[in-house]
Amino acid sequence: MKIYKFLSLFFIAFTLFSFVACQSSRDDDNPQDATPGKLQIKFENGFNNVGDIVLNQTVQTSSNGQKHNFSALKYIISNIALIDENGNEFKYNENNPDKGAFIVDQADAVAGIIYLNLDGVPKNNYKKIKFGLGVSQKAYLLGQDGQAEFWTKAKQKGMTWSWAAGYVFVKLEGKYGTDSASKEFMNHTGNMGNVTANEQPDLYREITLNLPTTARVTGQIRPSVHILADLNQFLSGEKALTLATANDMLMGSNQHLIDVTNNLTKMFKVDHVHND
Ligand SMILES: [Cu+2]
Repeated sequence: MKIYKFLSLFFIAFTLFSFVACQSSRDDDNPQDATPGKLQIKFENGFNNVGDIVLNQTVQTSSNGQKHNFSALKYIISNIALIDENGNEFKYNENNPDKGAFIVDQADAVAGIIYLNLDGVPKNNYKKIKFGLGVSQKAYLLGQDGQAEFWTKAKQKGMTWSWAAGYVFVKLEGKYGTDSASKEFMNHTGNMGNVTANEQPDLYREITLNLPTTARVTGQIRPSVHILADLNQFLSGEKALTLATANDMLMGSNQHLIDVTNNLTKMFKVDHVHND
């Protein structure tokens, strides 16, 4: 009888102990689950058959036979979203340029790569990435006070006109020519302000890319999404473009700059994802 009692007490104690042990190991995991992770995006600007672009140096020949190089190559990326395996979207500071807009400037490239770092990304397995090229009307119409920080940053980078005309979405400058790249060009795309009020086309574009490998964000793993931008799309894209005196010094959103925008919208591709 005594032994039976002892054994049953022992059994109860053991059960309680293992229950507590199980609970406590779960408790250890919980804070990690709740801790948001980070994600890095790498932009690598190049000509896909030549390699990385070096400003003032790398010369490419377009499909229409024009030699060209870049002395400035910059664009605004905003409204980044990550899409998980169930199609749910995590929107990173949507329509909040101060926190969610970035300038990719080839002059900032380190070994050909420009880095964007996102934090506060929920732990999840992401299959797609989405982002805007330029600044959405919704964000712009927050007004200058609603994006003072990013506006100042963009201004320092030469990515603004007056507030009324707004942001430069893509800034391409360089030289071009038939025999050699010797004549200057400047193509700056943007919305010229409020597109409805000014009856202008909206050049903001959203791009969705598949990730060849799932990006597994956890408290410990900060995946890196490596994007290649193929600048062949500028003149040799869906619509082959030829630079000439009529379009080699343009700013705003006329038809040539709409064509440039539509071509550039197709230049991005996720080459690979690092999960480490
Ligand atoms: Cu990489």
